[in-house]
Amino acid sequence: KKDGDGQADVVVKTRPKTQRPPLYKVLMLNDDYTPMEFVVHVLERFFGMNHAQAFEIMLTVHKKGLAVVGVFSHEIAETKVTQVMDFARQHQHPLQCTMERE
Ligand code: TYC
Repeated sequence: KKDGDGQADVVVKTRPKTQRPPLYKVLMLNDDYTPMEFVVHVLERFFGMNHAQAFEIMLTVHKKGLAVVGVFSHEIAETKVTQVMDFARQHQHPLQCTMERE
């Protein structure tokens, strides 16, 4: 069918955008003083890892300087960071945990 303007018709498909909440990476940072076993315990306790997973991630942080230990909504990520920082301070370890937008 002609539309009468002599131009080719262009059909543009619209795709409904599904809104997803932004996600945040929780990062564990290496330091020289926090005992390895303490970090393993933190990863088990606050990130639901089994011992083997926790040990592996702890070693990655130790060797590379940092690692992502989980990805969460803003609220959950903030809670994890606070829990880890409070727990580390209670035990007088300098362990640092932060979050960043994915
Ligand atoms: N580097 C620490 C040590 O040798 C161990 C450690 C691992 C500390 C991971 C922090 O996030 C960390 N005792």
